[in-house]
Amino acid sequence: MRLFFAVWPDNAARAALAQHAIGPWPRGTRPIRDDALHLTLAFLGDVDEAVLPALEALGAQLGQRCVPTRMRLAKFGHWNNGIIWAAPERTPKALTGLVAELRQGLAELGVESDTRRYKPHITLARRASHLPPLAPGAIVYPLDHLALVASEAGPTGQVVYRTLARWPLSGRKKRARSKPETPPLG
Ligand code: 2AM
Repeated sequence: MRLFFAVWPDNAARAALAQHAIGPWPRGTRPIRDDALHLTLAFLGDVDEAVLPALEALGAQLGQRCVPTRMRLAKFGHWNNGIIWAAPERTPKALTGLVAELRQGLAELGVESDTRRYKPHITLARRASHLPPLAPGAIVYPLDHLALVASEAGPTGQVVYRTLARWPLSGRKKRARSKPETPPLG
């Protein structure tokens, strides 16, 4: 199975992302279908089905431990591999933490994933020669879950993403400990 961990945008962000290009896409561009827009946390590639229960246990554990945050997509660009992407101006600390814990958990399971610096992005289109005119403004949505997703071939050969499991991020932010009160003198 070809697997990855991801976060799905909520419906409002999905609609905003899908409508973000206000000019026509360059010829030959393949826009990503609205229901496939996602933020990858870790790409695992082909994984033996026997590892699935361990991956699900890892997802559940991270869901309990990691804290939700807010994603603010304010950067849009084009890479020379033809990808048009949306990215946060600053990567939220909670997202960096989640990806680090995920990578560590995967390494402990002996599952290979990317070791390069994490570059959070949502792919909006592929095979684009350049960036079309885009609407101004940021797209904001909650990063409040993680999902284990299978990438499969659909009936007409197109790639289909199937969510195998999804866990809410329910960890609590650590509060700065307040100083103990000074005992009264005397
Ligand atoms: P991309 O959109 O930048 O191509 C499913 O394929 C998801 O995993 C996509 O979001 C894709 O990112 C990401 N991914 C990361 N590394 C990949 C790889 N080596 N092959 C395919 N997808 C990869």
